[in-house]
Amino acid sequence: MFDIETVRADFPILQTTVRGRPLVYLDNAATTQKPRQVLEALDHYYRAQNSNVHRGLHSLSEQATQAYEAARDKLARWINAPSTDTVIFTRGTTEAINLVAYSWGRHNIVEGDEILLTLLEHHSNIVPWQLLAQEKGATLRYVDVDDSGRLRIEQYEQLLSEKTKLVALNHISNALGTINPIQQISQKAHAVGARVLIDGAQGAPHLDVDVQAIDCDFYAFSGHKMAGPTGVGVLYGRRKLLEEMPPFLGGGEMIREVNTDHSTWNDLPWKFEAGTPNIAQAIGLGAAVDYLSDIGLEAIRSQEHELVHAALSQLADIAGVTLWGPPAQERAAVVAFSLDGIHPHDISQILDQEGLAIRAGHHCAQLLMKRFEVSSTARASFYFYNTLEEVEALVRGIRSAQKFFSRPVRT
Ligand code: C6P
Repeated sequence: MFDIETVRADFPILQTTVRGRPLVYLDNAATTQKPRQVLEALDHYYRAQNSNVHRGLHSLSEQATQAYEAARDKLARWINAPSTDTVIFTRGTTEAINLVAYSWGRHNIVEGDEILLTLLEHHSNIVPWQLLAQEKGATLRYVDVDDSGRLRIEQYEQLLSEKTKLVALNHISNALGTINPIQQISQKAHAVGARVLIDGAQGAPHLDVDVQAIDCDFYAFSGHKMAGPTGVGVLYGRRKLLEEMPPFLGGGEMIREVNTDHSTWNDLPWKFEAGTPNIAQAIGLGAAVDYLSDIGLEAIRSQEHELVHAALSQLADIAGVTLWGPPAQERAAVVAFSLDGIHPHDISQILDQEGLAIRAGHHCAQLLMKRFEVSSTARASFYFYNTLEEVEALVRGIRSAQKFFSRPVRT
């Protein structure tokens, strides 16, 4: 295990106060905080290396290119990609999924095909497929969840058929924390000839991801949810598919030769990286991977598990609390809940008075909210730098929200 105080000292924002109280940051599924090692990598790039990549033959450009490509190598190792050129830098998960929908989808999906999604999906993994299905005359089908938010695998198996061309689902639900059996799902999808896209926005920051063992065709994730900067993410793709796919965006860098009436494309991965990329952010994400690797995924998972376990058991003891999602051992670092008679937005505002940051709303998962017949929930989400004292602060905050709303209203 790591020393929690040493780790917390690496995150400048964790030393700050909000409304005069020490910040208790429990909104890590939305975005995580950044350690000084990442901030320093960004600063160093802009102060000492700032230059465009792959273009200049001068020393600075060579240095920037080398740092940018070194970051790609680190990301490839993070997910055990079979080769570095199957790792494409995007702006984040959303752009990565859209890349697949536009490039692979428009060339592989035809009328009558089916795309299989789940009710656990974030809107980023629904809307691009709706746009594609509307354009092509394809059908979207959804796998339901049980009352604990676990995918109904028997229903998944029933929905799979030779019409299924793509199965797209998240590794971990951002709204409930459910960890999905993606290896099993991938294997069953391939048995009917379907491709598999995993939305790894909540997977890559918390679990040991091995895209070869999962045997998925695409895996998408965002840097800012794993201690890296905003504006950068990754799409991993199976090489054969990426080679067959046409470019997503056109412009500089992604071409080999431009003629008046047509162009030819650069090699992978640059075929999918049109224009000047987010160089500093990619380098910063590389620094985040170094940082997380030093801590170790096993230690990260074990700390998060302890926090989730403590939060679930302490919240379960409070009358009027509804907990959403599966048991602690089947979920990642997310705890979603509701309080009788108090709107999640009010919970969030009351907690904010105490310096606690949680998220309230539909979490960009409206299909799941409809499934559970709620318009929104409150959500605390953890990362390895959170502490048991912060879980206790959350519990105290919830009790004071209940007290506040149970007071008689004076007119
Ligand atoms: N979820 C949350 O608070 P971007 O915005 O592209 O980095 O990630 C989109 C995304 C896609 N899939 C999942 C499972 C996600 O959790 C997210 C982002 C944030 O839950 C913001 S809505």
